[in-house]
Amino acid sequence: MSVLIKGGTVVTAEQSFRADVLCTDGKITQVGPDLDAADGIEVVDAGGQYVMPGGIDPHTHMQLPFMGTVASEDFYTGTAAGLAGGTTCIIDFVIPAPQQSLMEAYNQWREWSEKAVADYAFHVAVTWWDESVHHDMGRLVEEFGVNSFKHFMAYKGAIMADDEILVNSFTRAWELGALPTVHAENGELVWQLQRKLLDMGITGPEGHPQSRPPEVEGEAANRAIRIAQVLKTPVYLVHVSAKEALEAVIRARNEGQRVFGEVLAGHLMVNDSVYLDKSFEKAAAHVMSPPFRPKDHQRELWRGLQSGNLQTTATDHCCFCADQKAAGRDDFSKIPNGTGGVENRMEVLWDAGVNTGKLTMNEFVRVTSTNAAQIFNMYPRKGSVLAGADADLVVWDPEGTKTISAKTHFQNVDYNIFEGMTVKGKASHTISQGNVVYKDGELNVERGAGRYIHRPPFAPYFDAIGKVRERTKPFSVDR
Ligand code: DUC
Ligand code: ZN
Ligand code: ZN
Repeated sequence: MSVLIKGGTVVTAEQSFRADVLCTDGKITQVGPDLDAADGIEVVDAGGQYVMPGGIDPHTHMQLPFMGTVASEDFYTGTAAGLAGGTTCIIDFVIPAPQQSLMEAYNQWREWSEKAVADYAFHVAVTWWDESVHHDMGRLVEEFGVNSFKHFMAYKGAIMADDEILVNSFTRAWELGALPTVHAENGELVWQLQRKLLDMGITGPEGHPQSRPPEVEGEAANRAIRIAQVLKTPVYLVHVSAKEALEAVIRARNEGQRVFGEVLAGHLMVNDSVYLDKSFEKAAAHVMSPPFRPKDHQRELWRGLQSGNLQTTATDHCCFCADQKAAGRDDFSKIPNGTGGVENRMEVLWDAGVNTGKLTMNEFVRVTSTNAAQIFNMYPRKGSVLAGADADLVVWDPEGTKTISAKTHFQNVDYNIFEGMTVKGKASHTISQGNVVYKDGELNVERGAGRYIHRPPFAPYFDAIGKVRERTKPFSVDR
């Protein structure tokens, strides 16, 4: 089975050049000028368009059981919606309940994800600690292709990781060559501020950002980074939303610490005025954590992305419909936290980033695909346009326009945080495993076609004090 993408300009993280791309049996087999279309081969006309690595969203929560309900978008609908926007791979999260074995949770998520239509991988959250967690982290890295562990510093009384868990888990991750990641918000402060606001009679969605001010994120970001510094481990901060957290990332990077930062398309595009909407439904639809921030934070986040201090873009795609959000009608702390965006991340970032000159096309590829592939060790299988890599590609029409709306999106949720935004530049074709799965507004996907991607642990790296750390096992790329 072959597809030839003809007449386009290939855009990678490094360069842009005119070339055709031949995909055979799920892999890119040739990249070069004037490739011949053999008889019967499917040809995609990419004239006037860009051919880029498919997007990687390193932060999604499909069908997550959370806050008494389950996210409305599952692995089938969610990966399909991603393909419609040019995203060909997601990294989702296995989140064990406290005291639940990591292996049991991992197996549960693997079962749920069998219906995915595009490739995916998993970070695994460490939500509690004992010897079995230590042991299971080893199995997950060595036998099951997990190389990153997540820590929620918020959600007290549920999945919050306190300092003891952070220290134990970061230490173990370092031993294994895996990357610790953190949701940085001080859970104790959030908890106490929620109680205080509710006591004051502030029960509506406007209480949500008030209970999670930027300093709450800044404190946790600094704490996680300093803990990582002491333990000499790299660390990755998911959804950096506040300038206080970004400052912590920049300071540490300037001191030579290996710290990575992710920013959400939503946090770049949407500000906190959404919580003042008179309609409970509209305000609640935007309740996610960390919350949307005042505009001055957005400006700093763009600068963080432009300067390379933030390396990846994601969505934290975690959808709840209006009937689910209604659980918090009388108490904002009970509104299920989460918003969507996996379908729109690439187009809103192109429009607001490339069309405005904030990002070059090559930087766009870096922050939407290649950096995530490299940081989470899927490169060059993912995130590249190279012979031998997976044929996960997007053909991007820079002249194509679209007005984003929940009425027309593929996402299985009744709201879109980018509602009404008109973007210029969008996917015309998406190729997943060498198949044209999205073309001119139509999806053609196969339930279960998505594969679980093994991510090996990291190669020898320089630790925080500049000493080369030798790994005991040879490093291999799973291609
Ligand atoms: N934040 C959300 O908004 N939803 C899911 C989990 C999270 O950290
Ligand atoms: Zn989070
Ligand atoms: Zn998340």
